[in-house]
Amino acid sequence: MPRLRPINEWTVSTFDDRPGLYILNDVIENYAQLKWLNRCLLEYPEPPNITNASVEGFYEGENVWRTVGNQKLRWVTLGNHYNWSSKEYEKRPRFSLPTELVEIARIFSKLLGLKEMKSDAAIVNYYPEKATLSPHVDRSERDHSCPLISISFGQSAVYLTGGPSLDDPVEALMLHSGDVLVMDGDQRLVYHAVPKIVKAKQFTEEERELAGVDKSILTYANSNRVNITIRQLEEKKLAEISLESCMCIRTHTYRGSSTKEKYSKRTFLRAWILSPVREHKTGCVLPGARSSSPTDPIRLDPPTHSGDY
Ligand SMILES: O=C(O)CCC(=O)C(=O)O
Repeated sequence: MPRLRPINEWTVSTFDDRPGLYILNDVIENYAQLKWLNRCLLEYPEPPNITNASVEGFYEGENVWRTVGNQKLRWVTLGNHYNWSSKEYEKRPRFSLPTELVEIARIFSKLLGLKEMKSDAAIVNYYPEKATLSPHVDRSERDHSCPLISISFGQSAVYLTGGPSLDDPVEALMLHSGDVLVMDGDQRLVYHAVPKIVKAKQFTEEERELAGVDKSILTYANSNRVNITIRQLEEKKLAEISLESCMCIRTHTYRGSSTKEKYSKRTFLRAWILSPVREHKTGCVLPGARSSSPTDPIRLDPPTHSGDY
């Protein structure tokens, strides 16, 4: 059974004033979203993958999510580990990125006619109801010509997108479960943030059964959000890199923001309260080669996907 919705049901939102920003709306079947959440909770956080629990030293064992709980599991890095203190990726991957992530990023980048991705890193962010993500730019990837592919599961989020400076105008969008946000071109290097999780979706017992996942995954999905952001660090052949020579650098210190930066970030996070969240469900139906701006057609090739996603 396919896990991506049929291509003729997809819509893509583009933004005239933000060329390079795309949202593929709700393109993953509901039951498949539960399967992704199952991976995010029960597979990806498992050692030797690195989580905030292992870096902060409060849990290094197995069965991570069930042991540390929803509130304490905040992120997992996959493929090349991202060091949040130095703000750099490890030069060499500990393990290759799970193939389903490589494949799904390749499909989405190809479909939008962007540089076809060969991803090598991903960060999974876990958002309990009150969690937020502060404004930042993903600039540590060395090759900025590749898009960032960001997939949302579970509950919705207000997503803020700004410009290259914290002082640029900020716009608020809604991201829902099954949405895929793609940042490319100038939009690849803008400040963005998540100020609020919004309860918006109720997955059903029927969908859980179809997904074949435990009840705890359904309960999690109905009150938490998870986002996976898939990245390509640089143009390289991962097979050429020896995994044995790769050592993980663990650290417990986090580089703080300067006072001025903290002030700007607070202002950024509040900006959306003053302006309405922009509706973006007016995208084109694929593969109709029409975008929300009729003068700016997007050409899409039908996807060729058969993998496990
Ligand atoms: O949760 C999101 O939608 C955004 C995640 C993000 O910005 C990141 O991982 O860099």
